[in-house]
Amino acid sequence: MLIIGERINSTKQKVQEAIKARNASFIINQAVSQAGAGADFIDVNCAVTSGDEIQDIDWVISVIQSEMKDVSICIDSPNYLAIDRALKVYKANGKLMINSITGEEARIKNILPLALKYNAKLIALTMDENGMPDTAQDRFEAARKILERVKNAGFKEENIYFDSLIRPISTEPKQAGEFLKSIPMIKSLGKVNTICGLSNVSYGLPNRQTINSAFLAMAIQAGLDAAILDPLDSHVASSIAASRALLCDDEYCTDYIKAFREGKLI
Ligand code: THG
Repeated sequence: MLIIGERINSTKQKVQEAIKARNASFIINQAVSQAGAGADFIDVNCAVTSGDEIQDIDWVISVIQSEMKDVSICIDSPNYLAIDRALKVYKANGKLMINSITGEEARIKNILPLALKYNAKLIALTMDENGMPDTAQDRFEAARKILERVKNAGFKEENIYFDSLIRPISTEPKQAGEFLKSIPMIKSLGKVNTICGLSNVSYGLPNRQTINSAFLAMAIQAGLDAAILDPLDSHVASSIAASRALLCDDEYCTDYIKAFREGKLI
């Protein structure tokens, strides 16, 4: 399981303030602590800062890589100009992921060439001009079309991560089921990967961590390859550790026992 740490996101008040104030130690601390908790990539989202997204993302990435020489970054923006700047400023010795394209032609046209040029992995949301998908079949159809389009441009299928867009079960009770059903369908398309932003599923409910961690275990069983989540959340960390042990991805439960001894499990 690839873990993308979600904490550097400008929808969070404290992150927004830190970016505005150019508070480097806050940002570095968020990046270092997520990597320490097992994040493979650090998601960076500056899309809702009140300033200039391009300058903000330039600053955030510069600050992170000044401290972490091997950091891998997931560039989270719908704006190809901000993505372009982020790719240019990235100099660390890690990997890059772009978050995200959709099936919308304008977005593919602007962002796909950047992913090819910089050899970045690419998250593709399974939606297009027709909007959000309802059923597993809608998600599969959107993924199939996107895959055909990006493969024709020379993009390697093993570098794509399809995000089936989980929606809150509080208002749309069938959505978790449709999401889970879509995972093996999408993976049948080839060597493609699947990913999800975990926390949307529990929006509007109490005890969100309970729902998030149960859903994550189910999604891992369904074949989920990567997740955007808070690696410092002990509920989520416990769910990942238990799922890996149960699915023989942690032989003799060595990592699970180690996490317990370090007090990381709930
Ligand atoms: N798919 C893809 N990218 C994504 C998402 C997705 N990027 C953004 C988002 N969804 C995932 N990232 C976050 C980051 C932070 C929070 C949630 C998702 C978060 N939310 C607080 C909460 O839920 O309580 C509210 C904000 C706050 O703390 O002020 O922390 O699905 N491809």
